Amino acid sequence: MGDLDRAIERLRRAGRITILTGAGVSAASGIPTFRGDDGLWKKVRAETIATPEAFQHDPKFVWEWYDWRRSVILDAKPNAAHDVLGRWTRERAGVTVIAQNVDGLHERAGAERLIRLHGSIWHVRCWARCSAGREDWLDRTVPQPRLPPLCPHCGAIVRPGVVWFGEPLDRGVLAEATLAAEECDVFLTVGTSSVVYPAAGLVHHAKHQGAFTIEINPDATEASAQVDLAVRGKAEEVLPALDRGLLSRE
Ligand code: BV8
Ligand code: ZN
Repeated sequence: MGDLDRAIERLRRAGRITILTGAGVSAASGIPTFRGDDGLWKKVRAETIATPEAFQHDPKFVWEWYDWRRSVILDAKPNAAHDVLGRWTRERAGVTVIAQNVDGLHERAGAERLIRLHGSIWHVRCWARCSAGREDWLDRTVPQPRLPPLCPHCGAIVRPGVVWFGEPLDRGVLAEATLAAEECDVFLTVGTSSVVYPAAGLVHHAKHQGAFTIEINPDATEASAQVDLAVRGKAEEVLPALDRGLLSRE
């Protein structure tokens, strides 16, 4: 039985399915990945610019990166991978998507039961954490009229509502994601190089709890040796193929 058929069989029989997605799921929407050859922006790496220290040092430069990414994402549309996952969360009980990406494409594809691990590039909050601006709010202005944008409540600068390297994830969000990894029958990790923690640890939680683990990625990753089944392929092709296989077996 081929890899795809094995994956379909496991998914068909699964009660609960948890899917961790990374930048590879948005690649077909024209959004550069972080560590691919098209991922570099002005030759900077996410680990050096997506940090509170970089923002403290040069908020304008960091905002130039986010303003550029927001402009790329604004023109992007959800692709077949987002559409399949969105429909699975709507039409099938027990399906949870854990998103590492901050681009909001899962939401635009109608995903329900979605856990946003690293926040949202479409939200901002006050860098000075003033009482009125300490919680994230939606700001879809592209391009920003000035960089860095200013807090409307206190005049301090505003930061993107994402989790940077060196910043802890929201405890509640991480607990929810860990539970979804530990309580599922099948764990799918799609389009992620599995190098960023704690997200990359979720597949190990799932495996440790007895879930059948499947990776969908054109390349090998840090997780490939751990998973039960590594399906070599693109998310926007493999997920629709799995979906067709599930529909034909109903
Ligand atoms: C924390 C939001 C603790 C920002 C992001 C040393 C060792 C181990 C860990 C660490 C270490 N030093 C530091 C750490 C911790 C650090 C970390 O893991 N660093 C890594 C780099 C080693 N983690 C953290 O700092 C986290 N916080 O640990 O806090 C703490 C506790 C208490 C108090 C204080 C601190 C926070 C991590 C969150 C960082 N924020 N994003 C933003 O986006 O602007 S992470 C960023 O990377 C994105 O979210 C992205 O999603 C994520 C992971 O990248 P991928 O999604 O995997 O993307 P990548 O380009 O790497 O890979 C793409 C994949 O797609 C490839 O495999 C490719 O083959 C594949 N692909 C391509 N095309 C397709 C495809 N797949 C399918 N279909 C296709 N068509
Ligand atoms: Zn403020």
